[in-house]
Amino acid sequence: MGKQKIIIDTDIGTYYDDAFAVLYGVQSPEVDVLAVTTCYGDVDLRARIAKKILRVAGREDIPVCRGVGQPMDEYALMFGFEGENILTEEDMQDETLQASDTHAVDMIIEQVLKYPNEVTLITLGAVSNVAAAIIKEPKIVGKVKELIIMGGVIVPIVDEKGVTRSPIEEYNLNNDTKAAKIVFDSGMNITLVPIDVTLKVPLTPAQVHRINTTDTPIARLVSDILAVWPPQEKQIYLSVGIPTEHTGLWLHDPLTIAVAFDRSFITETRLHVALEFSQTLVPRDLLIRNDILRTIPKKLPFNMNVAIDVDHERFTEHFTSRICQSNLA
Ligand SMILES: [Ca+2]
Repeated sequence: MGKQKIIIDTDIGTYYDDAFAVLYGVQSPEVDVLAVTTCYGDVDLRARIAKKILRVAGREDIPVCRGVGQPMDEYALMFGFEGENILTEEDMQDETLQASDTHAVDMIIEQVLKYPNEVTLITLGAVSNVAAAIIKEPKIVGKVKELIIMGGVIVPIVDEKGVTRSPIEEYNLNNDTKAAKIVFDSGMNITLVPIDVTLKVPLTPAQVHRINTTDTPIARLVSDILAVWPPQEKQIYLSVGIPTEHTGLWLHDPLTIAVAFDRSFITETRLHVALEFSQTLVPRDLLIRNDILRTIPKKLPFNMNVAIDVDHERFTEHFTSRICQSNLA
C-alpha cells in the first residue's frame, strides 16, 4: 500500500489549528501531501503562512497554491490571528515565501485527474476551492477518492445543565454557503467531520506541557502558537457572547487530517445530510435569522459519511506525539 495522497485546503491563519493540521499532516508517514491550497479572505497571506510552516517542517518541496478568497455570495470577513507568532517582519518581505504560480483550483483538478480515485481532498475552511474546481472540471467528482470536510453540526452538544455548548451555525460552511451547496449536491464521496465531534478533542494541559518542553523546530513553533491562542480564543468567545470558561485548545483541523489515514479515531455512520437555510434562533443576537446554513440530518438515503464520535484520548495523544517527534523530513 502506497501512501495516501492528500491535498490540504485551508484558511490557515484564521484560527490556530490549521497550522497544527498542516504540521500533523507532514509529520504523518501514512500520507503524501501533494499540495497545500489556501482559501477564504487574504489567500496570499495564508499562502505565506503555509510556506513558513512547511519551511519549519523541512517540506518546502510541497507546493502552496493560493485559491478563491472571495465567497460566491458575500465578502470574506477576516478575523483571527493571521500568522501571529508564525510570520516575522522579515518573513513578510521574504520573496521565497510566495505561493506557486498554479492556482489552487487548477492544482486540485490537475492532481485528481493525474491520480484518479487516489486523492483525498481535505477542506479545513470554506469549500470555495472545491466548488470552483467542480464547476471548472465536473469530471473530478467521480475521480476524487474522498472529500473530507471539517464543517457542519450534526448533534449539537448540550451539557448537563441543558446549555448548548456547540454552535448551531458552523463557521466554515457559512463562510461560502453557495459553494457548500454545490459541493454537497455534487455526488462526490464526502465524509463530514462536524464541529460537535471536533469539540471533543481539546489538548490537555499535560499535552501542552509536553509540547512546550520539547526542543524540536516543529514543537517550538507549535509552542509559540500556543502562547497566543488562549487570550485570542477568549476574545473570540467574548465577541460572540459565549462565556470564556468554555474555551479550549480544540484540534478541529488535525482530527480531520487524521481521518484521511486512520478511520479508527472516529465512529462514523452514513447519513443523509441536507443543507438548508432554516429559521434559526440565535440567542446572542436575540433574534431569529433566516440566513444561516444548517446541516440537517434527514431520513432519506444516505449521501455522506459522518463522524459522530471520536476516541479523544487516543487522538490527542497521537497528535502530541507526532508534533513532538523529530522532523520526518
Ligand atoms: Ca480552518
